[in-house]
Amino acid sequence: MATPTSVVVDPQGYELPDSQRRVLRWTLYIGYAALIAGVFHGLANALSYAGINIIGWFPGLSTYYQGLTAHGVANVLIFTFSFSNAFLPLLTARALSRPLNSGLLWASFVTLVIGNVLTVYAVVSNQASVLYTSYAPLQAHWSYYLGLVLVVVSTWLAMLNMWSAMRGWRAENPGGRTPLLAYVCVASYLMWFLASLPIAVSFLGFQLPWTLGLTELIDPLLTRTLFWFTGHAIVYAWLLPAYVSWYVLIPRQVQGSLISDSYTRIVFILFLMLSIPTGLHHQYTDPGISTTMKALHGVLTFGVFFPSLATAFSVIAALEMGGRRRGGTGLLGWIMKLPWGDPSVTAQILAMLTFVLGGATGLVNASYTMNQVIHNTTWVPGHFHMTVGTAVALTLMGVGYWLVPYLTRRALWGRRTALASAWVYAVGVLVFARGMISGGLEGMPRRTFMAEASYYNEAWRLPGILTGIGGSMMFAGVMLFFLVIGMTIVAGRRGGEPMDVPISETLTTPATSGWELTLDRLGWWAVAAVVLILIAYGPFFLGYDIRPVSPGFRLF
Ligand code: HAS
Ligand code: CU
Repeated sequence: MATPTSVVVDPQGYELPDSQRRVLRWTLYIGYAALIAGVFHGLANALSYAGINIIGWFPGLSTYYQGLTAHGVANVLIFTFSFSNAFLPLLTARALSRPLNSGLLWASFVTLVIGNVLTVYAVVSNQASVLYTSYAPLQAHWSYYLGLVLVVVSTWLAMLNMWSAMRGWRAENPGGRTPLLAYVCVASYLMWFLASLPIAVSFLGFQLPWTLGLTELIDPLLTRTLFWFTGHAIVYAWLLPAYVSWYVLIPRQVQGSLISDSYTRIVFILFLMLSIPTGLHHQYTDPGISTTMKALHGVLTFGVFFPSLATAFSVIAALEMGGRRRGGTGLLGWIMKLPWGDPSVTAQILAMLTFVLGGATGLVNASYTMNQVIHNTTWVPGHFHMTVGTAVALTLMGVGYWLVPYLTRRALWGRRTALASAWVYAVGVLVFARGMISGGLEGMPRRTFMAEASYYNEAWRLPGILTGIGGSMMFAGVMLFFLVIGMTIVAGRRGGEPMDVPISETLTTPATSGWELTLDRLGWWAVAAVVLILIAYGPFFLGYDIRPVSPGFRLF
């Protein structure tokens, strides 16, 4: 079996100052700690669908919904953004060969820590069991909303840091093309910056004053729409760091090449423009929103499907080039020649394969009429565990298998265990999703404590059992990941060869003249994105009468 050599690529590569490296390392650890903490309730939830109740095993856990809130908040909000706050600035600095701004780096880190402490306090003390969607009129403790706003602010500070590094580079390299790796990192967080404004408005403008008693009543439809305004695009904020790895790092790790520089930039511009004006596809069943607006968002959702299809084409081409360069022949023989012994690569290819099913189920969700069949059933968590739960989470685990050694200057501990973690997790998620998806088609409800539900349908038995088995495997996969990363940090061998970020070559070098130069004008593409957002959301908000009708409810 090939040894995982993919990370030792260029001892000459630029290195960040040690002080900055340390901040990024701790930011990353916060993310991985959140991943690990969050999956305990994932296990409990999956087993509950198989009729097994282990909620009592967790000391201090008051209700199922407290656990489900902790699972969602830790895994999709804290893990993903802490990881990205470390990963994207690190790659940007490496790509531009210049340090980050230390003040902004510290500010982002401290804001993230304070935000997490406030949020975790509210959830752990059972004062915010409102699920990660934070729908009013469920009312959380003020520290929950403020904490999450601070997490968002930390991403803005990280964005500012990358943006100023890019500006600095451009000033020193007039007329030069922004290095692709820096470009995709900045574009990802630029999209997220635009996308995150509505939730900041909802939390700061409505939910925080309401929970503090400054206002008595709230408008649930308005805050819910603001949530999904951010909340659809947030899924691409989780996805794009994984795409950064699939586009720019993975080709190098498998000895392939990225097919095209411009193609990659266009895909990220499409995400910048199309990720946000699609949020109403989460609200097809909500009253108070016109069918025309929902249909417009439905059409645009099919639009944002396209850059992912383009990604599949580019990524598979890069893998095929790598497999053939490593001696693979025939139509599919190259697949066997990919470096399956490298856990970083294997985890990410398994994440990609699972994402094909995640994407296909997304099309069903997006289809206005089919959505009526699956909305609020377990089909939806079936879908999102193959997207954020695997395409993203397993990729970020795979990245950790080179990134943690890179940041700690210690060799990866337990390569075989790391490989096992990826396989166990990926097979687990397929079994889990088979259960959730088929159960969903039989109307099995999501967000329901099945182990003690007062109603039950025999058709849910097998799906429930598969969900329990698959979920247990996913849990085991993350525990193995925890073991490998923990042991690498404390006991990984020191003093190996110098490591660098694996940055890929592109088959076509960046153009130095012509229309492709406009691709680098990210500010103007952001303006175009804002215009599209105004078209997609303007009619709803312009004609909207705010109706504060509901007091807060704390059912926990
Ligand atoms: Fe989604 C609900 C539609 C993608 C996450 N989604 C959710 C929820 C979450 C979520 C968390 O239209 C639930 C929210 C809640 O709590 O209520 N989603 C889509 C569509 C896509 C999509 C059309 N979703 C994602 C991604 C997510 C995510 C990405 C997280 C990261 N989703 C919906 C809709 C709903 C929804 C409705 C609302 C449902 C409802 O009623 O509540 C698309 O963007 C997907 C495009 C993906 C592809 C796949 C490309 C494949 C690639 C890999 C290629 C490489 C290979 C390797 C194959 C087109 C790039 C080959 C290797 C070899 C060795 C051969
Ligand atoms: Cu969505």
